[in-house]
Amino acid sequence: MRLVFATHNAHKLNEVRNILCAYAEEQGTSPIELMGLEDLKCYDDIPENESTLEGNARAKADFVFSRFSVDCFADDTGLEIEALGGEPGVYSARYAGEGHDSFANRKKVMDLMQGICNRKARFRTVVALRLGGEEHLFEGVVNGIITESEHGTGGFGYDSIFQPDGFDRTFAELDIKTKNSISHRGMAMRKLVEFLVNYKK
Ligand code: ITT
Repeated sequence: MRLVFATHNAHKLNEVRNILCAYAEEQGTSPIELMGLEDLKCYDDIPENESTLEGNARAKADFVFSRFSVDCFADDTGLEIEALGGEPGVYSARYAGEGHDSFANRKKVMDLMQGICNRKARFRTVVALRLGGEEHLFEGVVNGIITESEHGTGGFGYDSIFQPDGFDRTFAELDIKTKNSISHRGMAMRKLVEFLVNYKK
């Protein structure tokens, strides 16, 4: 099966390819063939103006489906910090202003969290799948804490300041396989694949 992942984020694409390969290996099947937006020659900046992760994930998938008429899915992800009332949440990509600057976004979080004892946070991903005329949503959540300082050089985005529960290292210090096995995106994507496997069986 072929599916388009409606993202411009190369890190996400790489993670999802890894998740799909690991799943197929586990099941002894062949992985879903994943295409990125570049494969479609789609370079548009897809609008993300909704007020929820669900809304943005649906908007991105709808944009690609209506433009290219292909089965596709999109992911919208937010880091939700308890002491900041759930921020940055749906604004995670542009928390420090427009422009997807992860360094500035992390700095803003670290500044706001200075001296705050409650470090609880979670990553939440919503995946919207457009399959023919149908739309389906899948969610994945991982709980953890915001560290006192940055650790690790792997991963992307907020990975170097997020330590998942049960680990003493940040996502940026874990190898990609370990991150994917416990992450918000890994959980949502496994739900999507299981749905596809059982789809109209
Ligand atoms: P697309 O919309 O093109 O998919 P994006 O980077 O804009 O790519 P999101 O809006 O979903 O993706 O991401 C929101 C922000 O959260 C963005 O700044 C990412 O760097 C960050 N982010 C997303 N997933 C993450 C993860 O697994 N680990 C750390 N940070 C992540």
